[in-house]
Amino acid sequence: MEERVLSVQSHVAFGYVGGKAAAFPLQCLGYDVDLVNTVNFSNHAGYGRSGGSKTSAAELDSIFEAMEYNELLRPTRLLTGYIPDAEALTAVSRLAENLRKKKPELIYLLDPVMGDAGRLYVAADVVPVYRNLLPHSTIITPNWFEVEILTEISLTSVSALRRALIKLHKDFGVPNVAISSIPLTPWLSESLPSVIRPPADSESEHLLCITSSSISNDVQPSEVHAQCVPLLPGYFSGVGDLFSSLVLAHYKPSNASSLSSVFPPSQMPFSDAVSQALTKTHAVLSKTFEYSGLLPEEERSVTDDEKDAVEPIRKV
Ligand code: PXL
Repeated sequence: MEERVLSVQSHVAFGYVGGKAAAFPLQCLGYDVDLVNTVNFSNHAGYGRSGGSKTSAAELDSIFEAMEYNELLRPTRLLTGYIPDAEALTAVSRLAENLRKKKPELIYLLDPVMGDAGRLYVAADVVPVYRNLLPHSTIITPNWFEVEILTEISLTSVSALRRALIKLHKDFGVPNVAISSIPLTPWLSESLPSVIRPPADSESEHLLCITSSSISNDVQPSEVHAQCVPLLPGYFSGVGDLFSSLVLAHYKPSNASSLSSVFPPSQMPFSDAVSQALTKTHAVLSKTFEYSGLLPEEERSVTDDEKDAVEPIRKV
């Protein structure tokens, strides 16, 4: 079956964030990719100043309508990312609902890109629009801060994290949640089974990635997996965009491939997809980190070259 991704996120001239971080990996993994740009910027917002413009809701509607009219709107998967304006996000929500209605089996990965580390980098009025859009998703990939914003739960304990995940599954109807790049605070580290914790003698810091898939069982509302990844020092942009595209690419819910007799279907397709995406994201970052070592001293912001292997994802 032809697999076609409609990717709706940013375009930048310089660098690899948004669609430029997502399209190439998806194409390498065999997907046709249709790109709709939510902004046309010089560079990502982290530079403090960027030139260019945002795509208006009317322009997005016009692109989607013309694609539909010409019978070009036929994705098997939808990927949405950086959409900094509430009206534009409302236009994308209409598209997602429309596609879902026509094709209920559409796989929709919604990355609710809103901010990081306590700072919003989109208009605050996108938050309620995202909450309304969540029930149409198959997978969401928020960071820690975005989980707090969406659920209005402050993540300061394991029980708060559990409540937030249950709220995403039960109140917002999200089947699969992946939260990557979680700082490994002592309370979080202590709650992990020892097999998941980074080795006590490891010199590098680690980040935690958690997946949660809802299961129809009132005793245990979701199945949770966790995996630690060594933190590479330095500042990397577009990592979340790359990770989300890889999660979507590797997610094979039915494994209905002609090779299924050789490779039996996965019992945990979501955590497997996230595990593969994490390993590949880490490999790309390691290469980027290595390359940064070739740059002149003043352009480097990294301090050590420790690189550990990525441990596999485990059930917790
Ligand atoms: O990685 C998210 C992202 C994507 N695109 C643009 C951004 C950002 C985050 O700042 O500025 C243009």
